[in-house]
Amino acid sequence: MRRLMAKSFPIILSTWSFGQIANAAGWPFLERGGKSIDAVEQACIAVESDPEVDSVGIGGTPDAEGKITLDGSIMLSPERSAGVACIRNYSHPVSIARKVMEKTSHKLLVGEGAEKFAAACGFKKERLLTDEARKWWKKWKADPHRHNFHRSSANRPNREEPRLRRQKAKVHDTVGVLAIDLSGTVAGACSTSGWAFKMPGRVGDSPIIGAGLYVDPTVGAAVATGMGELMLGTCATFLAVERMRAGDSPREAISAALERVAGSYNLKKRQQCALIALRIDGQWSSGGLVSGFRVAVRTNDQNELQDAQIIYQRA
Ligand code: SD4
Repeated sequence: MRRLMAKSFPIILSTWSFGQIANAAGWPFLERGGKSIDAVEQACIAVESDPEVDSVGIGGTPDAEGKITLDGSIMLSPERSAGVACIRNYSHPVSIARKVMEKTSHKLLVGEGAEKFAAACGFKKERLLTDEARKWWKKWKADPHRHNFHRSSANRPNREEPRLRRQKAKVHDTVGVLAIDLSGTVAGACSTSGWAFKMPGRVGDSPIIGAGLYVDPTVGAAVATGMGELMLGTCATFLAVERMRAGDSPREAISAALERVAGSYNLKKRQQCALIALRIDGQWSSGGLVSGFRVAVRTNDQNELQDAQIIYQRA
């Protein structure tokens, strides 16, 4: 039997250090009694709009052909959820996904169809590829094997740090946001340009309900970042929420999901799957297969960036 602790919300949690940008945009909604769905959407918009965040929205990293394609999703419940995948020229996949959720009976729109839907909803076309992202792509293209590194803003501790940090084999990062508002309603959203220099047409976990994001209003929510193929093959966020439904704490639920991923794949050294799990009473945890994952947390008492609580110990 699950014993819930005292309620602690509103709360907003976002992946990586750019999660602080997300929380700064989402928190005002929660603070003034607004809805968690608006908070998570605005949180993602803030990161998508920031050209210095090099793995989400404008300024994201291109695919192997030098084109940026974005994935994202938003969720309140199994019924109220949607994703969009592989969209070009529109910087806000989460907002487009929200329109899919609110205006259609569908769960997933992709590519050209999603772009047409965005245009019909009044979203404006934008240029997503920045000069810097193009330079990186050109460098990679000239010698894909040598330049298997990626610039990453995901763990930049603060905005003053040099704009680009090259990290070997560091290829992708998602903004994932979970929130509970004053009324106790939980919502989640996530957005990414996906794996750097990915195969054109490749879709990751972020737009897929149950892989990159899952929310059950009676249990809680989970969101993922890392190599999407790991989460897609294990339905990692669905698994974490189901574990909480069965009575696991958020920490136990994340451990179980990481265990499942590690047990299901022949993992390479730096392959990351990182998760945040949030229970409807506001208790939460975070963890990853690889160290370095961080979570921005904002409540009435806290506004900080924390290291992941669990790092999976590989055998
Ligand atoms: C993907 N999960 O497309 C995303 C990218 C990411 O940390 O989160 N990277 O696979």
